[in-house]
Amino acid sequence: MGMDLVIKNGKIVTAVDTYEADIGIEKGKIVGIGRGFEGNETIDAKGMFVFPGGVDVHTHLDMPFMGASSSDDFETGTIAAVFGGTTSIVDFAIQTRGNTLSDAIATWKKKAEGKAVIDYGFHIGVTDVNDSIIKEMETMVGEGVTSFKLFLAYKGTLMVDDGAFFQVLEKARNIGALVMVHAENGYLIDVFTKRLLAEGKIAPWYHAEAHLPILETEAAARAIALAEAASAPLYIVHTSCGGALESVKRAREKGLPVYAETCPQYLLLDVERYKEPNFGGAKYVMSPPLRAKWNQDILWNSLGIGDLQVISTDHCPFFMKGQKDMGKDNWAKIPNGCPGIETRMPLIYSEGVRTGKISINKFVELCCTNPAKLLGMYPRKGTIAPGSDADVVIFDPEKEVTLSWKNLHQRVDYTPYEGMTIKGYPVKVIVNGELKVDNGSFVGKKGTGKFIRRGKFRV
Ligand code: DUC
Ligand code: ZN
Ligand code: ZN
Repeated sequence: MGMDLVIKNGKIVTAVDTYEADIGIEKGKIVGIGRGFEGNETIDAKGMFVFPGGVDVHTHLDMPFMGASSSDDFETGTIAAVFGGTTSIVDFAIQTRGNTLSDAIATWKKKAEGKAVIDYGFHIGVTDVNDSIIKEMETMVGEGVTSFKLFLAYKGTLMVDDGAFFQVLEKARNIGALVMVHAENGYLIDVFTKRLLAEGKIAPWYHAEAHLPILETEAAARAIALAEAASAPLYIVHTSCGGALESVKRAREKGLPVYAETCPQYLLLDVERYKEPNFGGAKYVMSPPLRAKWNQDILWNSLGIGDLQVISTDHCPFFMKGQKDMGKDNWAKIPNGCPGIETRMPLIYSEGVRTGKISINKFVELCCTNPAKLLGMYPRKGTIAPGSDADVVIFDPEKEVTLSWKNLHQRVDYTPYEGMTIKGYPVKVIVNGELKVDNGSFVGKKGTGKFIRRGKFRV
């Protein structure tokens, strides 16, 4: 009796090793790594890299936000993900004010069930903190929702104050949960926004002027101080600037359990994009905004030396036509976010590994292994090992692709990387032992993704 599937002759890459071997898969799991396996089906991966499936721990699918709803749902968003080599996500279930955390999870499970084609977990975006919500965090951890995100920005909607933030941190410490933070000072963004608009400054460029780097730097430093006061671990999402990173570095030097992620857009695009004519700058209106180019070197360097541990996407797409254009006469009404769930792995391979900025093992660590560890999914996800889920990417290092929204699968009418030619792309993607993407075609069944009951974070 052969195994269900054998991947032969590929070069397996993990966070620590690169070596040639075959992978045996049975019942959706990796059961062996070696030579001489017989398979009912065989894939020849000669000349290819074999990566663990990508893990994107920062997505916003089907999320109501700023008067719109992010344009990818769990079907289109996860199909786009798998084309780009991402085989698990952790999406943000947002608590609405006056409702419970389990309401948020129930709502998001309904969005995902029967639609997702890859496995998914949820964080909760906590927006309304009181004693019973703090207590409920414990229940959520028991149900496999082990991380909670707080927003220090978006005054009047998502933002919480420092007292609420601190209470969540203390509780998280007691129950082994991880607190994530959107670090920008929402009070000052509000002041700057009103001032700029009163001066008639309505173009997308002013989004960046209202969301100055110092506001992220301050909020990151404050979040770290509050986490230290609560003796709690902290994970800073979408770090975009050198100032915020300085606090992360200092905290880590002190031995504090502070972790941080960045996203491809902050590594590859800069603030000049807001000057694109004909409202083109709206494509990049996200929070935090794109920064001056010099920040990119600091971000890449921090990835290399371990001060940044994760690359996620903050995938939050809105159509230019019909959604972003709500802010045609007022940048503050442009729904914040950009697409990226499909392009993360190939972009980072091409622009990070091929350029020599990071090693191929570091690439796997940042895009697969560390996110799985920090968000409690390791070693089921994020590596290639006996016993792990058979989420595997067969990646052709020679394949050149010119990115265009027309050829991507994200449900949105642009990509921030339009016209960019990159080298290296997934050619086959296997999810839980089943081939889902084969040479540019989706060959899987829809709705096969399952909820991931996550464990406690580890490093
Ligand atoms: N930033 C975005 O750009 N979009 C969604 C939420 C966020 O924090
Ligand atoms: Zn955020
Ligand atoms: Zn986000």
